[in-house]
Amino acid sequence: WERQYLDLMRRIWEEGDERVDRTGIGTRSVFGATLRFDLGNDRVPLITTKRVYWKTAAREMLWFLSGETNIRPLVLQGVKIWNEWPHARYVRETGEDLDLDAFVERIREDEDFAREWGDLGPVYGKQWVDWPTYEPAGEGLYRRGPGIDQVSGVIASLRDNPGSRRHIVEGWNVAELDRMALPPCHKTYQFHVAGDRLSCLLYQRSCDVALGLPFNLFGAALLTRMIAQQVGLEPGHLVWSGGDTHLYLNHEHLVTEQLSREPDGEPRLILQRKPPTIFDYAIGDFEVVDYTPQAPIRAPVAV
Ligand code: THF
Repeated sequence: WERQYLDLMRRIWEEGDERVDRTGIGTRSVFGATLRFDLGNDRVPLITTKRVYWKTAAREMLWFLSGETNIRPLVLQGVKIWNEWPHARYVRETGEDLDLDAFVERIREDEDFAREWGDLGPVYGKQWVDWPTYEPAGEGLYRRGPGIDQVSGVIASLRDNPGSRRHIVEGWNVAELDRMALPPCHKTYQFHVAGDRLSCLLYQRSCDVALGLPFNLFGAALLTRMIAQQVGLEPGHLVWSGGDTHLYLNHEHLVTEQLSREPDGEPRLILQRKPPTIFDYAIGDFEVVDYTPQAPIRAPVAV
């Protein structure tokens, strides 16, 4: 399957529309792309043509499920992938030129600082498990209602009404987009039951194919596996659908190197135990076997 990923990379690099994006770095981009993987027999869409730090992607997924939107729990686990956005906000709003490493060190050491500057706003975790609601309070006023836990909702609907076409976890809360450090990229997860197999379709509005997509694919596969385990279904397919699907122009060395490599091996993902609920998984519950990736390829992330 990895050829699908490499073919997409090649197609974007050779035929993509070159445009200046929000970050100012510039991309080549195609609009609309689909990848499909069979998650059966514990297979997992983990790229072998470069080393992907799947534990980082797994910790990120657990962080989403925890409802957290502050980077501090990630920082304390050594996960760096969300650091750039709070740092950029800090520099923008205070005018101080604290460098990224020093900023992250303060997030680690100073809980009050982290509370003020480490939050990304109501991003994935918040919307997934605590989507805000409002209730009329008379005289045209509204008060906060109880938050909606979409993840538990989907688990309940998969159990009670597997044939439903509404098993959806949505991150795109239109009313709160302007308070998010970054509006959700992997915005919609739809689940589907056919026979005893659970499939997932992820719709991603914007996709950094070189850096983000390997993480997003592994994360979606992991989420599907956890949900399947919780509801007693076998893993089906992961269908990935991208909107603006792009390569950053400063990732040329990565593209050239990665397209010169051949995929090798079929990694598998093992869930070591069945925790009582979807919220009780820990990093030690996941094991990847048969993964012998080629060397990492470093590339800068566009902020
Ligand atoms: N913004 C951009 N420009 N690209 C993205 O992939 C992206 N995300 C998240 C939010 N905004 C984004 C952040 N996710 C890496 C991986 C995922 C990220 C951000 C950065 C990254 O740098 N990966 C490196 C190093 C990994 C590591 O240090 O552990 C890699 O080689 O894979 C997409 O969700």
